[in-house]
Amino acid sequence: MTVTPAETKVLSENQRIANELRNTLGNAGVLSLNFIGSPGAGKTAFLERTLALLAAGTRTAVLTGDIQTENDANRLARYGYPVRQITTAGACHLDARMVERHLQGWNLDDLDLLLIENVGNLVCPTSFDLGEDAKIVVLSVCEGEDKPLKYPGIFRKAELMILNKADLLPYVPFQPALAMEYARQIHPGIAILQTSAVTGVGFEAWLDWLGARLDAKRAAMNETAAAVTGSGAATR
Ligand SMILES: Nc1nc2c(ncn2[C@@H]2O[C@H](COP(=O)(O)OP(=O)(O)O)[C@@H](O)[C@H]2O)c(=O)[nH]1
Ligand SMILES: [Mg+2]
Repeated sequence: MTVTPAETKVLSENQRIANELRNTLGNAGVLSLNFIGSPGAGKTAFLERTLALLAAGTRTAVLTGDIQTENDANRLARYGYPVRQITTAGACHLDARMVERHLQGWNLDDLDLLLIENVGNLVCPTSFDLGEDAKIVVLSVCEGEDKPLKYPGIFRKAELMILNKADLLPYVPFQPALAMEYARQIHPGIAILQTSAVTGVGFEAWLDWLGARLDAKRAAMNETAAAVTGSGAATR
């Protein structure tokens, strides 16, 4: 794919804002996850079940992106966490500026976790860093095993692949082993979880993954605080 000079400028400006966002979120100890997948893969349903199951005391906020409508925000708001819809009015992806703007007014020090549902698309959102700690690709068993080969960019960048709608496996000819093999061809280290946002299958493993990431974020935050205190003491 060739990138025009105008696109390079847009991407480098996005990167600048994303780097600032990553710093700001990191300083506040917020784990930020960017969910990317086709329209209908089940991103919102996955996040809904996640919010329903989150450990008490996990201070969470959600941003959800779509070209039009507040539908997903309305679905996600039922779980009692702060939610904001980002409507992109035509753009096929979220960018770092949109995230920065929609975080305004939220005290990041009061948050542990920021869940970002990107606009449904396997291509465009891949190029736009949102300052997240990890990208998570959501693929459903209705979409074909070869998606990792056709859209390698997002599978290369994602730390975790959620293979959603596992409850439909008895009814579709989709071969999960093949989809996982293709994903690992593109990204050998990718973590993979099979889930169903309808039955809850796989959510225990997902919450373990999430819990480990939240613990790691907390530990990094404590280490930074200890280092700052330590260096302060050393200079006294
Ligand atoms: N059978 C089944 N349907 C699902 C699952 N997850 C989502 N869906 C359905 O798939 C459709 C699209 O889900 P949605 O969450 O809106 O997808 P999004 O566009 O990726 O946010 C809805 O009708 C959901 O009820 C799942 O795990 N199993
Ligand atoms: Mg959605």
